[in-house]
Amino acid sequence: MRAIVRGIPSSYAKGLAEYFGTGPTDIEEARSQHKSYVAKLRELGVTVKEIEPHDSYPDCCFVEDHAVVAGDSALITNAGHDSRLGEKAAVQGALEGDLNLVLMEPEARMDGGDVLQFGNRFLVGNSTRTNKAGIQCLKDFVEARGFTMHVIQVPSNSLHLISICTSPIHGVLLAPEGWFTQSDFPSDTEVLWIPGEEAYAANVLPFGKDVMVAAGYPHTSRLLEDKDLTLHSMEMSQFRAADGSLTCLSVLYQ
Ligand code: CIR
Repeated sequence: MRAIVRGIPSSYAKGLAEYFGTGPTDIEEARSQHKSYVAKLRELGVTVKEIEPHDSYPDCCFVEDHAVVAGDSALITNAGHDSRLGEKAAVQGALEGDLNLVLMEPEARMDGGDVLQFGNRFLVGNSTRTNKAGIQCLKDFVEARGFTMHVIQVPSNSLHLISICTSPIHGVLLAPEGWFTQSDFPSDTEVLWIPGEEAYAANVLPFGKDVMVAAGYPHTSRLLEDKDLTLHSMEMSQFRAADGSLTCLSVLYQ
């Protein structure tokens, strides 16, 4: 497994925050949490490529939003918020040569945080950051590579689909009660439901049986431990403060 990550710019305090967070408060703590995140990826066997942060882009550490990987290709997105459009050049540059890159049409907008590969399906969130043209672009991209797509309405109190729904185990989703219902997901899907107040903990980053989880969500941790997973608990407070989660901090590919 390989990953692209990007460090924390000096402007990070200006990061967008409207959902889980009210804005980052401690940049040194954010840098320390990011360092632990990168170290954990390496400990779990991931080869990490680090991009320098850029102060013009307060949210640039959230690289996930700029690329959706399917096999040996990546769809380079047009981020849903104008302030973040300029972040993609560096992510695109870092992936060039590693994956076949496909660019979105200018009118298409999408944050990678709205996309979850789930077996041979891609789940995509219809959110304030991802528009119809973006969803169509993703559909063309994944169907050309033998995958299917399933659209899910993102609740208005969540930034992205995968802010509150990921897959800790092959074929199984993790999602908060009260934010989704079973009928939001493909009909054959097993869902592990967590309490609504732990919604932030639904964003986990699995590497086989090793799963990175946000620290401080005991119900979710217990549920996952009962599934025989080995949890790696990460302090995420300064990312949550900017509406970011574990998956947002990397673009992962083989
Ligand atoms: C934003 O609002 O765009 C950033 N503050 C957070 C982006 C988080 N990214 C993600 O969930 N994939």
